[in-house]
Amino acid sequence: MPNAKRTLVTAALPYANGPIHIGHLAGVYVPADMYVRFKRLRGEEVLFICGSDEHGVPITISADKEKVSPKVIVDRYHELNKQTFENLGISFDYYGRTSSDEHRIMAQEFFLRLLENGFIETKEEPQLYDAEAKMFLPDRYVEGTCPVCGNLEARGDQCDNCGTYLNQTELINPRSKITGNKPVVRPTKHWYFKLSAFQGDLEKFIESHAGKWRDTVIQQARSWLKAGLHDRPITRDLDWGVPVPIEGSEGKVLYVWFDAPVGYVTATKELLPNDWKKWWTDDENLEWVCFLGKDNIVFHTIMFPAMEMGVNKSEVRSLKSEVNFKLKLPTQVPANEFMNLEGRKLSKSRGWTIEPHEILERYDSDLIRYSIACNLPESKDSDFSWKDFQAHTNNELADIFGNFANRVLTFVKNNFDGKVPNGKADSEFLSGLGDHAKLVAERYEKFQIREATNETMEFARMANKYFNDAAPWKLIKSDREAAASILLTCLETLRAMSIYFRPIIPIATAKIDAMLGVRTALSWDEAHKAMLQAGSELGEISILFSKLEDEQIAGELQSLQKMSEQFEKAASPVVVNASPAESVQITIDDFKRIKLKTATVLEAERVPKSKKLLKLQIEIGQEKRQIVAGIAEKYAPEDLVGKTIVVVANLAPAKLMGIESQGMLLAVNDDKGPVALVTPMSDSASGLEVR
Ligand code: B3M
Ligand code: ZN
Repeated sequence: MPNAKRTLVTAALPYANGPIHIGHLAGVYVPADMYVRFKRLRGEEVLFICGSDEHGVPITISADKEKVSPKVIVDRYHELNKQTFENLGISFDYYGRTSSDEHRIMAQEFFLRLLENGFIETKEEPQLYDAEAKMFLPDRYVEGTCPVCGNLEARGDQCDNCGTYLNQTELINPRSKITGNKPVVRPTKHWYFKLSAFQGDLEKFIESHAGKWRDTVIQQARSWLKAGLHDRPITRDLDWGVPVPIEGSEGKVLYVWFDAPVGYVTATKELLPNDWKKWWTDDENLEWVCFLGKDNIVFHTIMFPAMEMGVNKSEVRSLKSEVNFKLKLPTQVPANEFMNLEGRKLSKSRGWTIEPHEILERYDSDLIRYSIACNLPESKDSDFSWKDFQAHTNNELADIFGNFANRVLTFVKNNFDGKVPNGKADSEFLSGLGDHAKLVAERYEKFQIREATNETMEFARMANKYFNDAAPWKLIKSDREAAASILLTCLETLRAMSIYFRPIIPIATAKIDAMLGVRTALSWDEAHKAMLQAGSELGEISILFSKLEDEQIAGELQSLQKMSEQFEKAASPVVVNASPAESVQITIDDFKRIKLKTATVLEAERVPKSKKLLKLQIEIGQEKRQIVAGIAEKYAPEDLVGKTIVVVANLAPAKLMGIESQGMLLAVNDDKGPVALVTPMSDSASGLEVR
């Protein structure tokens, strides 16, 4: 039996070193999910894979900053990000993690196959070494000036500004992220991947996709090839990562970009232990679509394909090997540019960012998805602004889509007893919807997801026009039968729209189905065909989208501004401590700037939807204040009322889960969080200074 067409869709694995931000959503996850949902609606076989990238220096740097082990960091953010994706309706079939045992084995397998095939060799080469921290400085542990574009903050492995994939010794004026010192150059042994051996094969591979892949992707790949490929070290002096699976490699792990893309394979195997090879075997019926941001292009068009080619060169395959088949190379790489925020570059370290897990507390996921989908940075950088978010919600979702749904459903409720009217649906209008759906489908197939979104709103415009032109509120007085047919057509249109909008706003469209009493979902291509049963009862009508008030939007802008001011103030040269003992010294004057005071807890309550946060009303002397503290896992609200605690009284206010906190309490913390509150040993009044 011939194999049916199937599509493997992967979305770049986010580092589990922090919460994802809206730039990630726009670059990768929203378009990937829309594409997958669209394909599924067409009845195609799709597998949607993602997971946490849990290795590499981004993780160990975060761990160093917090003085905890990398495991603490990845456990925390793997869970958080997985949950955020779920709350956003990103419909992964599997969300893996690269710290799993299965993944260690798979990544080592790739290494061993490449070694066996002669594509890995050892070399002793000079690397940057921090003599004070007593360690080599892999990747992001070193920063300096980019030799290509002059960016002062290029990292040891890559320049974010121009995208150049760097070798750390090429950096001009390198400095250690650990001590701030200028590193020295020292030789160390590493394993190198012979990337240069694939120059010719990669040129053919890239050229075979010219005209089919986005220009930006082809151009980037070509420019690396033109510069000539060099062999690359694929091991690092670190103790966090996949150990190099051969003797004499103690203290070395695989470079994160060696193991991360293998994570797609591992995740597939973890989900489908018996069936995973059908998603990775080179086969013309299989497509592999990789969604990613532009800074990941080289790894998916050059590095990983070269690794796959190297594995595929196996003549005699060891029977033990799991990868005993020819691997599929990427067939599409719809890489996106970046999304800015309010006209400025998104920056976590400058506090200029929006984290979806935070705004999901206040806004439905559909609103976030839609607004981002309208603004996808497909051909150039785009911008997210709160005003735009409000406009997309109010003027499009609420006024066009929601309004049509509400008018039609209310009309049927009031005039046809809440039942599907008995009439003849307007087949001409419905087939017009079908024609438009073909156009939208083409956009999806060409990865013009932003255009697909705009064209999808057109269905709602067509529908409103139909309703307005037919004016059933007039017609019903003279010709009830004709009015019934109009309303039937409108209900069928709404039902079809529920399919067409499903890739963008899955929650609202599921609500429509419930209101229409529709149980069997039709496919994209059949959606325009009439199917409602006359006389069948409609469900309860509810508002699909509520409008966003100006004040709320102004509040969002203000808190963004405030957050960035706080970050700017707090920003001191980034120095990460290598070990807790070597902390930075401060003067007595530095310490005096922090006002610590005793305070009495007047009231305490849990913050809804948060496991960790309590909201406290406290009194510092005569002054009442509200603070939010992450101690709910340790203390019940009733334990705290009446207690004397110690707070930082001159901390700039901040918002936690949308609630203002005017200070911070002191607690003793271990790896997992607070273990005890700091309190005076004997009774003391509130408002006293702690020194
Ligand atoms: N974690 C880079 C990033 O988050 C990286 C992607 C891996 S995809 C295999 O930008
Ligand atoms: Zn650069």
